[in-house]
Amino acid sequence: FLSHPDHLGVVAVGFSGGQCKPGTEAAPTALLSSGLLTQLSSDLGYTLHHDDTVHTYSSVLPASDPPHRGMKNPLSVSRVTEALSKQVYEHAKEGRMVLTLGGDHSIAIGTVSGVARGVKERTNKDISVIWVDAHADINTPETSDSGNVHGMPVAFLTGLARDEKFGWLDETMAVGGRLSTRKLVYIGLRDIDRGEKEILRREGVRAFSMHDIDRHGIGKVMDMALAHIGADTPIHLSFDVDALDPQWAPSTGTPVRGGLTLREGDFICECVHETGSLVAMDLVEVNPMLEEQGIDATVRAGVSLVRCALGDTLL
Ligand code: 6HN
Ligand code: MN
Ligand code: MN
Ligand code: MN
Repeated sequence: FLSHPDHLGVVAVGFSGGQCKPGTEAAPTALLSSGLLTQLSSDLGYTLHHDDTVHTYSSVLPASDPPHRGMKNPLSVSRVTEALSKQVYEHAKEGRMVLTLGGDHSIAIGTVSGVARGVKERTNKDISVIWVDAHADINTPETSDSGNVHGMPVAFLTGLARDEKFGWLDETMAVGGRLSTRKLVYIGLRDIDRGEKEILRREGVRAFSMHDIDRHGIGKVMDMALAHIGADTPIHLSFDVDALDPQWAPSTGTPVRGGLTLREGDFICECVHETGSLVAMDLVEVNPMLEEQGIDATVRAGVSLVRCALGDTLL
């Protein structure tokens, strides 16, 4: 699906307004200074398209941003994801792989819509999304207890939630930027809000929880997940680092015990790479400010996940 599979567009998003803990805005810098991009170009052979900027979108951030329908920072999230959607779209429509380094998971409103639109325009195909996360992030403003928009991106992307403050998203969806609930697969779920469970059941969303991974093993789960998506479908991998167990990824805002091992996370990424259908990856919710002094396990785990998704092989 990529006209230049060896070309990688990189977008670094220093944004944390989709939730309340400061620190996720510092993740791109931490990931970049660990040498991630050098590894992608010299070890994996990618030609990089990166503006050497960690975007904070300060020029579009509103002076005041009161809650709306219970959502916190609604206008900031809308403006940042609108700008991000355009950046990602520019890479996707050139036929490049797109890597977005977050930032909290609200930024997926921008990345998925931008990739979906760019891929649709170039190949006339609808993308699938593999959402690897402890959480389903499919709350509507009304079902959310926290008001944090990082718990809502899937609801907005699928059109289950709409809001006038996100008018740009309606326009982007109208030109190919919408995600169908049938083209969505979850892996790693273990902390779902009551309202989210109702939505997942009602919409019949394909979801593999930690229970499914325990029962079948990660190998079988990946076979089933990829079978649901089907061959010949471009895949966007949205990887929330909190899918990993806190033992491997402690520095994240909403950790939940009983998660994936680092090897299971890497394996998911390797399997997605093997399909040859990957068109974009997000790595989100790394929070270096929650690190214990001098221990960057979560950043290192994130680097490993990205390397595996982009084609690093064990042998
Ligand atoms: N994430 N379901 C909770 C909420 O606040 O809506 C947690 C969301 C976590 C979001 O980790 O990207
Ligand atoms: Mn090329
Ligand atoms: Mn999560
Ligand atoms: Mn998430």
